[in-house]
Amino acid sequence: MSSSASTGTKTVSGFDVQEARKIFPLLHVTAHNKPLIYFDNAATSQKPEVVIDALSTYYSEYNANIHRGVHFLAQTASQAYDEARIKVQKFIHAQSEREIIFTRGTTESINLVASTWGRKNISEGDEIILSVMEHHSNIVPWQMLCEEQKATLKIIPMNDNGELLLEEYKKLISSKTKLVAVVHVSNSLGTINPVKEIIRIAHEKNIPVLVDGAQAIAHDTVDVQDLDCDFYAFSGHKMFGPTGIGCLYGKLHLLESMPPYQGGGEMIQSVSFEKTTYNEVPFKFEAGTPNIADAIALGTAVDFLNSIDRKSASAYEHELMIYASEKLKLIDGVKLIGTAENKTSVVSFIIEGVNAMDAGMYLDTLGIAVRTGHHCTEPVMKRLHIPGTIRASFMFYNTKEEVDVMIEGLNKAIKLLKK
Ligand code: 7TS
Repeated sequence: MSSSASTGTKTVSGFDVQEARKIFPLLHVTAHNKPLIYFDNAATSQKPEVVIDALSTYYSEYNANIHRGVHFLAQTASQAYDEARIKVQKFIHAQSEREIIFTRGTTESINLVASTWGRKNISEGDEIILSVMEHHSNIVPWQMLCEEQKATLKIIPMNDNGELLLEEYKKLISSKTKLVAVVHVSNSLGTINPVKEIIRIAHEKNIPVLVDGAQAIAHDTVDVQDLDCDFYAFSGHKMFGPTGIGCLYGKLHLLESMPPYQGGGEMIQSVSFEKTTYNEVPFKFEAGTPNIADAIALGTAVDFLNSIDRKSASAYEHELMIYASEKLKLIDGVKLIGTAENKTSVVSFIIEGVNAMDAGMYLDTLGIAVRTGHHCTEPVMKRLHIPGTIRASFMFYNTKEEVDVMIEGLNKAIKLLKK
């Protein structure tokens, strides 16, 4: 898709965006009778045909419950589910497929660690370090745990550009620190955090690190062994897979040491009224009938990602972000929020005298989908003294022409709405 076609539609980074667009059916619909411009990719990505087909094929050709039937369908479904786990393992370079737990997504992955590892290892007086730019899903589970265990949260601050202050982080680490949980890529600012360095610093004191990879996974190669993270959480729907499926990576020895998350079928080895013994990892953490279809389709999304030239896709997304940022800067009254040196394809901004939601609603009438508000990162907004932003988040299937339409729309919105 990226390097073979000679359609003359390649971008500066050598990525063939027109070829990429063909395989995403939803990019060809209209919204309010205008061609859809989808700039809400940080919320969820659109799905390529192969992923949509994988769901339909599962239900129409081999739907069955897994790991319990001897019959043909059950075996076919079990094999596909198990293969999906291996695909994910290879994709994030985990050592063993047993280190991959299927969850509902990033939120459930983090909650799983908080409720199991957290309850076992965090006690009164302990401290957990988070950063100021965490998504609520990497704040609230830890806050709930701290309330229950009488522990405390410590927060890594950031500068005005949206970059974490590593010197301040080092000062927060003490003998009371039991965990660091930090976001790989910020969803509201686009900052790519130096997680490898953050992990290295924590490991000097033997402190485990959980990384929220929700925004990183679709845009860059993730190598959990190279990062040396202890846990890595992500969602399928942000990486071209279905909703309702995601993963928790955990180092095997940590997963093995953790109590189960939920009780039920599949997670047990034997049950009697006197005593239950648990299944081995990862099944210990996957109670009940899992989300078979979506796990299989997530495996297909991984195949899809492996089939594209990710380097040039990522370079092109960066190009789009820079292009949009430069154009936005030329608009009177626009202020970019999140100007880190190391950024992914998110542009967040505010417009002086224009309510973000009003601007978003105006863009919607033009068929342009952006997100407005605090993006589930209220502490970031508080730190920057703003109620929220307008956010355009790009994927490699977006174009500069679409950015131009948004810029034109914003100019009109300002004329209409500016107070
Ligand atoms: N962490 C980050 C960094 C996120 O961006 C999100 C979702 C989550 C966790 C939660 O993921 P979930 O799949 O479990 O819901 N972020 C967004 C967003 O930016 N707009 O909508 C959802």
